[in-house]
Amino acid sequence: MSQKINYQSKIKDVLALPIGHDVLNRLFIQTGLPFFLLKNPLFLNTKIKTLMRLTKKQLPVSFYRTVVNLVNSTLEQPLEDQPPIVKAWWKEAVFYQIYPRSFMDINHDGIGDIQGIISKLDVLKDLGIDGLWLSPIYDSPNDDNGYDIRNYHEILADFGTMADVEELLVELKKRDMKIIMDLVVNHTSDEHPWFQAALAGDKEKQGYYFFRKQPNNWTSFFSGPAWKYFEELDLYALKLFSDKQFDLNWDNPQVRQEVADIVSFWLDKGIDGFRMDVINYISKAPGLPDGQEDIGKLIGFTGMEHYFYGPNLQTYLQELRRDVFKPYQAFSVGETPGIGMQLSKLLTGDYQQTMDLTFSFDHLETPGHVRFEDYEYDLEFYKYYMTENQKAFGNHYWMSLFVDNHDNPRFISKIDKYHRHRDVLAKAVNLILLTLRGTPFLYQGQEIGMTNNDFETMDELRDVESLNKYQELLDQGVSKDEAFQTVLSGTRDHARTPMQWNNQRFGGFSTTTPWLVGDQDLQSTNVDYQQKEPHSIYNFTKQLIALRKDSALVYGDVEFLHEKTKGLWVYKRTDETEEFLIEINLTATYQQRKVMNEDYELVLSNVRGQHPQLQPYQANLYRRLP
Ligand code: ISL
Ligand code: CA
Repeated sequence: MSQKINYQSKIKDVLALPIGHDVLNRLFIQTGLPFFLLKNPLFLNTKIKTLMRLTKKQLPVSFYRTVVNLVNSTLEQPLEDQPPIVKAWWKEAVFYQIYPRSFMDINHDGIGDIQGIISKLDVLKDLGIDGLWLSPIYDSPNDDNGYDIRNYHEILADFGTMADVEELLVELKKRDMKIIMDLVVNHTSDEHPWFQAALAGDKEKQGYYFFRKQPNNWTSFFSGPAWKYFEELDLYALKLFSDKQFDLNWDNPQVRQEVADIVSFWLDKGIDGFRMDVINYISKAPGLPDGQEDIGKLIGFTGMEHYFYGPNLQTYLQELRRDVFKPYQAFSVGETPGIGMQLSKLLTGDYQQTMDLTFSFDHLETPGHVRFEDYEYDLEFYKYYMTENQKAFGNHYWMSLFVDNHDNPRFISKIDKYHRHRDVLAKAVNLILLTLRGTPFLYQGQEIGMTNNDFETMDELRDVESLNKYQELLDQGVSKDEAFQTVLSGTRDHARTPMQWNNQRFGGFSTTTPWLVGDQDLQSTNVDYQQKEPHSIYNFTKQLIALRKDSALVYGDVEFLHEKTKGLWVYKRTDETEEFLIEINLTATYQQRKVMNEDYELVLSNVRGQHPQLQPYQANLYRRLP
């Protein structure tokens, strides 16, 4: 049994517990402290009490008290690994995330729609996609582009009708494709009838949310305090996101029942599962205690320690899985910001019956950097992170593999800001995602190498997070230009510009000015062109997806070679019948080869011709000769 942590405990004792492991890693990621310390015996044997003494000037006792309490809150350990792997369709699938607003606009009102999605299913099928994840399409006032839901049973008029959705499901079935929808149930829109009733004085509905006489010190992910005051009630309500997204109180069994009903409604319609929005935030510490301020400063949001892995998280999710997901054999991937490797294992172990996969985000920034910062992402860190995780996720566990989504600037632009290596780099990244062990999730545009957008003024941006951030910076006295530059580094709108289908105006997305206008290369960065061009990113990705199917790249073991060699990533994927070898140059400069090619045939490369050295971002996939 695990030992409880106290001030006499050593760093290694903290690291041995799942929350301890993830919190420590988070701390290192946030501060940029070198990760080798976590393998250094001297550091590992240091007592907490010693650290407290050494950091007395910087950190108060309350910081350590909070961390120790947090670590002690879960002493459970993920199960040791054991064969065999339980096979599942979602482990073999390649998913594709659609951001409906920006995918395809059929009726030319500047907004993507469901008929637009249907019109492009053949393209996705051609690429080899097995499953779609749709960002929210429910009725919503659109304060946060649909992540603020007004009615879970209706479709947003901009996107179409329920009949369109039913048609989409039929068309997907015809093509043997699956679909998961976004389940946004940590919060609802303030325009949801529950919240409206609560505001009108309905006590029962007030119990669906968190209304308090006094706010606590928690802050919102979209700037400012996490509370909004309502004069009519003389009460504050909790909103971790925008001013129009109010957190549901999952401790109320009625709320859990409502969620179960929503899930059933959609599974009855015939969808295959859900991506669950910020699902790890649903269980908040009883009484909503104040957050520790230094932790708040460190991670940028105050209060998170009280809800990122709350006391009833596992119970509520297990209940939902048992009662609703299980009977339909539905799949679930939780969006879980702040959850690291060990807590991911606790949430996704196949014996655990909580959820199938998590989306963790620790790999999206180089340690010591944040999204709203102009810096060059270091692929060496991605290698470190993935190597650790791939080794830790054994047969009971499965990883999601992704780099792009609707909440982040484009990954390739973070690495190569001026897009000097766009083509090779986009291919290298897609090769990594499609050859590691786990379920790949590609985000729309990634198959053609879409990049960050050259927004020129604040007026061109639409995202509530960006607009709030800009205002917050101005309020802090930052100049307009500087504030814009900061927002530009991190804005989610980079990934939300319309999908580029051809080289026509607006990339063939619409004939009308889109809701968010993109300004990217249209000559070669479009689907039409790349489908015809044999060496395009699209066709490279298509080949990879085809290669991956039924091969050792799905369930095969993963083994890392030359781990210590900087700038190079080499790994093998092996099963009883075949072996693949993958070699990637992680830098924009030439690298010495490590792999001797005699025993292998080259199957796919993002660089043409033979070269004595690995070219910038060269990525090769080999197969062992019989
Ligand atoms: O937690 C964060 C930072 O540590 C944020 O990344 C935040 O949790 C994350 O962006 C959550 O995203 C999801 O929920 C939001 C919505 O705006 C996003 O689009 C969605 O993906 C609120 O529903
Ligand atoms: Ca439209």
